[in-house]
Amino acid sequence: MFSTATLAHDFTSGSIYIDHPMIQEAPPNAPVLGGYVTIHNNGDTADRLLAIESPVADKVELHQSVVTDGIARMQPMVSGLEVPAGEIVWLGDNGTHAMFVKPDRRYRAGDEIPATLVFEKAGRVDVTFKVEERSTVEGPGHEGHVR
Ligand SMILES: [Cu+2]
Repeated sequence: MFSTATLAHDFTSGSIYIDHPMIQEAPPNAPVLGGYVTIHNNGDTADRLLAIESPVADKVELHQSVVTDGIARMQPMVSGLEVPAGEIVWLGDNGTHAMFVKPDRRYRAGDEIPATLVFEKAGRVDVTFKVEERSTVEGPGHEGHVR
């Protein structure tokens, strides 16, 4: 019986619990894909998501969209994403997202994209981002990316 295992879509490393990494489906030839993930820190010390790596993208950047003077711009999250002790953080809040740059092909809803989350304390955690239709994503959009 594999059914329950395939339904679950979460990952654990030490006190870090990673829930439902997902990527928005993008139009054909889109130069970037936006990725989102929920991170629980069940420990009693803060951790920090420093980077994301993926073999199917040129690189993955952690970005935050900031609106200044009515214009949305993205800036790199130079110190990563803090995950305080005992808290749940969504990479997706406040315009934050992972940007997968130059994916090796078009990914459609239902596809899976392998990646590694790199934490300051929990270390490297291999995960799978599930590609989902754009309409399923709540919260801030990813507009301003597609050149
Ligand atoms: Cu971005």
